[in-house]
Amino acid sequence: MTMKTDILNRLKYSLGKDAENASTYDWRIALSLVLRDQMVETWFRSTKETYAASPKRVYYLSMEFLIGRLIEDMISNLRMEEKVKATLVELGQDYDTIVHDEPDAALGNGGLGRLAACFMDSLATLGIPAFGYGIRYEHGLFEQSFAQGQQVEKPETWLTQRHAWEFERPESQYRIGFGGHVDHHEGKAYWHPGEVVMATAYDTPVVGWNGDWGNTLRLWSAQPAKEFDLESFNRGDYLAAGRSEALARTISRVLYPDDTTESGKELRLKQEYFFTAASIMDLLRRYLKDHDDIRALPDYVAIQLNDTHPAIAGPELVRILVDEHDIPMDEAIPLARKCLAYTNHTLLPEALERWSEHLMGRILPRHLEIIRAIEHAHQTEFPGSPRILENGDVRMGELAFIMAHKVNGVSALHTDLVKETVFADLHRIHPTRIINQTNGITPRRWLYGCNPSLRHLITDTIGEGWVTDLEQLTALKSKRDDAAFIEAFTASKRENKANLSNWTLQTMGVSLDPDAMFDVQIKRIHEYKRQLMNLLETVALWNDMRDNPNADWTPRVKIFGGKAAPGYFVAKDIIRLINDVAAVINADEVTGDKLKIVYPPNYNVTMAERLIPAADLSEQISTAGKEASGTGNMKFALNGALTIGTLDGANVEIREHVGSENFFLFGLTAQEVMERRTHHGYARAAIEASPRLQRVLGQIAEGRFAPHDPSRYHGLVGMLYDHDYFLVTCDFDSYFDTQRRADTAYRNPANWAAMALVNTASMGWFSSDRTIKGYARDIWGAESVTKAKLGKTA
Ligand code: Z57
Repeated sequence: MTMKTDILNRLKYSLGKDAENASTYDWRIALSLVLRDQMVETWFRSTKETYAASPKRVYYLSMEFLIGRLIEDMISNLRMEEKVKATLVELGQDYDTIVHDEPDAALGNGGLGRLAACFMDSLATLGIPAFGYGIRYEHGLFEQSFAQGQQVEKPETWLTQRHAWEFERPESQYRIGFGGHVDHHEGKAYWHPGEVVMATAYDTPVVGWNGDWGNTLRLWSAQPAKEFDLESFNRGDYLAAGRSEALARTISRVLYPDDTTESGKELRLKQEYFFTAASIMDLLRRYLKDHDDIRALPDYVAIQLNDTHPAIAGPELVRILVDEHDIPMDEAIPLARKCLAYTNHTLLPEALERWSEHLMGRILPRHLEIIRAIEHAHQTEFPGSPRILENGDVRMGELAFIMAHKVNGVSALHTDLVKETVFADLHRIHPTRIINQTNGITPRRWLYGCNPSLRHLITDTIGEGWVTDLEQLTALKSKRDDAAFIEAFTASKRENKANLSNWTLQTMGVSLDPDAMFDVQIKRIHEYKRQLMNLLETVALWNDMRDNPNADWTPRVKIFGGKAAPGYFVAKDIIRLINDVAAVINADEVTGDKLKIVYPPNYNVTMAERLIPAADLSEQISTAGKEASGTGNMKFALNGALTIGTLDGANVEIREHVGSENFFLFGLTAQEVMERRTHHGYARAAIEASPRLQRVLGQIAEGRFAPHDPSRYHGLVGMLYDHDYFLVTCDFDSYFDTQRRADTAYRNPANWAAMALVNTASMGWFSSDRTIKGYARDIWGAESVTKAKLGKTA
């Protein structure tokens, strides 16, 4: 059968539509179902091969999987782009319209969730048998709009449309208990939960490059446990009867919208236990189908905890081993540890999870007992070591560390700081436990998929091997002196910039000058990421341009994108200020096209796929020591943007790879930041030493950008004078000067393009394929079941 008839059949039999009456949505779902059929073939084959090989399986537990749209992944990984395009032409449908009809699956906040999605792509491409486990949120990350410049949040509703990729698995259901009490009889514990909800699995196939391998993303959805309610009802416990249903309705309802800040809410703890417990039960059931010795579990199961959010996996696994398999506690703890590993993603104290013992005891009484047993065992072995239980709290970082056989940081600098700061004492006791695995990004989505013009140029030049072996991009380095190639590379960037300009024109009514430098900062809005410093520099540049309007300025477009957590008021003030400043500067006839600010609302994965290929300059300007790694930094450099950045996170390693002459470095180092904070009044001193900064802060404080509400930003400016914890003021001059160096460099287009090309050509190491090989080798002891692709590349 041809793809055309397949699609028409799907339209007819799965959607009940004929071609004449089909909407874009109908066409998209029909096409998706046809693609899904293709994937199922790969998927079944992989499952069979996995059972035959009986290998170690990897389980990646994550509260977030920020997968975005899937249709293009499926089309490109199945190598069906030409075929799909040709078929849609035959059917009179527009490819781009159909592809863009799919809503983003925004089941994550930012870097941590997107990393999990890149890892799933690499695991499948490498042929490592793996499951991603998470929550099937009914509502992903909120949608952002601006009203008079202020962020407005509204619920996201991706599931009101059919999610074409998933399979419901009503047969994979688990009872998840909460609350109640624990009985002890003859040395055994019996947990009697007070509430029960059912976890139902929904599977999305994850197919790797070329359709060679398929893994599963298994997301859990909560359902009421009917018979539990009935039982409570018959006992006369009418309240318990309703409670289970109410809990089930809320537990997988919505993603918490905080990135690197902890909300500490009871429902959040329940979400964490809900998906972790379901995942542990599921992987144990799979293991026990083929094995009868539970003690061999670590030979077949590697569980990776993406941050501490699933750290309750330790106590849960111990609970099952002890209470259900009668393994003694002192044996169960090390056995569980051999299966578990933990990734730390932040040093920010506000992100470190702690739950009050009281809450933990109320929601998970048996787990609190087990946490005490883990604490006791660790204190017995290492007296005086850091405690899990401290000041009436359960510290999830310490719990995850103590229950993991490996703990990893996500960039070289971050891992050093993990050893020196948060886990310094535990590191002394367990000196080989902490290791580094620098983050990576999947080249399938972040070059092949999002940047077709560059993809074609590269493939025409060096062949297609780079898609699964990104280090092959080094072959492009020799092209830096090839004028014809540089011209083609420049043309590709220009095409992407023109496309972006068309998009901003259509969606926001503003077109952008493709000759201007596109300077992009897209990420969550957070003080440590210092969008405010970028904005202050923009105002300072505007002042200089107006003071000297006839000078030969390098035209700039400053592009911002990102959401603030709804309760993070400083971040929301920064959003409002960006929009207020944009309104004034964009209306200024003196600067005109020489300086524009655009802030498209509702930044998400799809928007990143548009903006990154069109960027000339990538803003990676966090206070040194605060950004654990960053992954956007890698996406930009891979797509030929130069970075202006601090020595923070993976910027350090990116700079080493691309060469210091191809990277705009500025600012204090992590050590200098710590040192500077000890100086009394460091911010005020920095402001007083910088006339340029003083002038900008004066303008903002006196209402230049909010004339009808002149005191609007008093708080924000006052904060910079009095606290400035993130040292915006101290790095401002160095940042401004480095921006002017970028201006100068941009005025030599051939040289700029050569530097950009060296960036692209040097980013091979940042493929998430390399990262996953590192985890497989150093943490999981897992191997590829396909043509053992793990050997190559370090
Ligand atoms: C999150 O997106 C990250 C860390 C966290 O602790 C939480 Br919660 C959410 C980010 C870091 O901020 C980035 O620097 C890092 O690149 C990313 O996780 C992936 O490791």
